[in-house]
Amino acid sequence: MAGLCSTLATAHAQDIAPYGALPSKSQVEWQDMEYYMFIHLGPNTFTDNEWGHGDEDPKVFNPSQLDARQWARTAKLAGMKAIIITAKHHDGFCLWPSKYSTHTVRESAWKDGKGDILKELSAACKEYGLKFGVYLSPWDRNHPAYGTPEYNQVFSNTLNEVLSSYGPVFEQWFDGANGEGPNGKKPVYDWPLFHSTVYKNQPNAVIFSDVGPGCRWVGNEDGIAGTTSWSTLNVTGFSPGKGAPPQSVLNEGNMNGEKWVPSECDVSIRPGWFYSPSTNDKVKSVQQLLDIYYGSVGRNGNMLLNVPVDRRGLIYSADSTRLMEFRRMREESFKTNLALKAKVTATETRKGNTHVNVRNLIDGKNDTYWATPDNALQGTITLTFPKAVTFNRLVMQEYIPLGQRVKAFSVEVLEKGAFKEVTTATTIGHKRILSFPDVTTTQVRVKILDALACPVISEVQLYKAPGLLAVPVINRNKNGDVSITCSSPDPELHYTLDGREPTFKSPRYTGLIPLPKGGVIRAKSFLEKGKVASTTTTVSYDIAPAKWKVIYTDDQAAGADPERAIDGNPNSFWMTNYQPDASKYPHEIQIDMNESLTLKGFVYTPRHQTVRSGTIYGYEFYVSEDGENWGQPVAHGNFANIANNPVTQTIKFNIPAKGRFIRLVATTPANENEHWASVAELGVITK
Ligand code: FUL
Ligand code: CA
Repeated sequence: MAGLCSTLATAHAQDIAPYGALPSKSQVEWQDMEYYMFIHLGPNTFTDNEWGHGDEDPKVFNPSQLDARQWARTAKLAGMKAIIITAKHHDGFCLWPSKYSTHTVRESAWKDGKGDILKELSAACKEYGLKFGVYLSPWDRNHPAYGTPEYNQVFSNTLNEVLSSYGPVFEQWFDGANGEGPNGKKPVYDWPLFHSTVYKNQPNAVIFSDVGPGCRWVGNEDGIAGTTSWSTLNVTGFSPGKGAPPQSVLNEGNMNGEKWVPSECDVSIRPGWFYSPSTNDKVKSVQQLLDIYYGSVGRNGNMLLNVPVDRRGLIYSADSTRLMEFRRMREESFKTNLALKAKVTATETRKGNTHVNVRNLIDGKNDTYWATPDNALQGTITLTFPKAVTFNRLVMQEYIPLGQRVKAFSVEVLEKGAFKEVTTATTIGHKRILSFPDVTTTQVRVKILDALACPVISEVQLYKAPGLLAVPVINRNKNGDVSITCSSPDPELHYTLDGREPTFKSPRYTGLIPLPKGGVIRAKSFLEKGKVASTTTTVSYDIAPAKWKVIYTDDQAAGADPERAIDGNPNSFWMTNYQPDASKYPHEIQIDMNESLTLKGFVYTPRHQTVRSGTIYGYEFYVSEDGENWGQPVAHGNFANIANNPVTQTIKFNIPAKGRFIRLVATTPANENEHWASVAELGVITK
């Protein structure tokens, strides 16, 4: 009896105790999905808005060629695992005929009110073997009950309707936005009620919000997780929206955080979330998508890529072409795992546990692993090759069902008889991908330098990803001279000014191109006499601010010269003084254009390149002939989603306005605590 007890006790001692907060089974499966599609579709698709007001005529919604199977087919061919759709965005419009709303597809022109997009999409996902998810915004600018105590129940009923009608839902996406409704009031959301409604219908659904509980917002809409990326987060005292932890914390997570809430990196393939014909040539390049992939999936996050459906109800050709190019590039990058050719050894291998084996590190499975003994928070994995190999990517995975552990690791290669450090990193989690210039070696060492508990590693992989010809970067200076540059060595740059796709036969860029009156410039990089070509970069310019001068700003900050708002350079900016005092708002800038022009709108680029600060939310825009009598604003409103997605904002006037002077008044800040305003560039629309 004593013998048996001690055998059991020993076996037990060899088991690896889980560490810290752990993922549920659904969360482990969710993390394996890595890459899936977001679709934004609604009245905004037809009105060119990012945030609808809720008072749009539902008849504007008419995607007359809508084909959910085309979306699903595209997602499948793109290598994605699921589709999440905006069943209800902030304007309240429902993509299914909800009985709790009068602002739905039923009231729209589409299919004479007989259609149901959730029904079509859930069926298409099933057909193509994709999972199906729904975005429902609690913020509802249409529902009459919004802002009253009854609304929480209405929202719960709405959720219940969706989650009980369209089969399995793998993810419930909750936006944290909590704005005002038709009655000018903001309600307090009953999150416990919403969550219980989800779990009652879909016990395995992963719930997304700023703070989970299933997965968390990564803190930006660029799709990029922190270089340190914990799946654990402290959630006590926090709530979605205004009550969320700071964006930097969402970006990195908390080491030893209370709950397992991994990051989901959402980003749009275009500048905005909804389709607009004006962004057809602004679809992200393969390089941008790859950077996002390495910044999300490569940093322990899932990549949720938005592909907005167009006004026909289809994914537009430029977007689907890019998705396929991106898939090809990923496949080529991760085609041959060179680690498979290596003999793998390790120091500190845990003994007496049949699950632990150093060979598991290269078996291509992330549910088999190698581990160290309990007291060893370090260990070295060595890959020895019979012949030298060349690589530039390292993939590492932890066995996350036992928790996230690794805090620091480094990669070294044998070079001329000595080991040389190639790179170092902090966390791993589900997956970490490190990129570095090509190295050629016969021996690689991955050193786990520190961990919260004994490291449990499931994969080490090495790849040689092909180089990618960089896309041209187009800039225009204040005088209106356009330059084209490219970060790849020695490409030939060719461009067109007639809107056509550049070819190797198009004019070659040799020096500045004067474009003071504006126009469309499209450029492409080429190598090997045109055999290798990059993606096309397209930029549309209006008139250049060559003769413009700033005549007035309030509360000018030292060192942020107002002329920088009109120097053609989006990296330089004008800003007012840092003011802790909210009463310092509004702020303004006035400009003399030196000629009277008929304006159709204006363009505001916020300061966003490295630091976001002083972003304007509410605005008024004035046009005047004398710079003294400004009259009523020709446009006023809010730059909808600018706080989260600080891209260039294009505002069209209802009726054109003529004048020589323009004036932008910032009426409210995008960030409640920033009582100052900044402008990286201000432009006008004359065309
Ligand atoms: C944000 C929303 O306000 C945007 O409109 C968009 O839906 C994005 C994915 O989430 O919070
Ligand atoms: Ca500037």
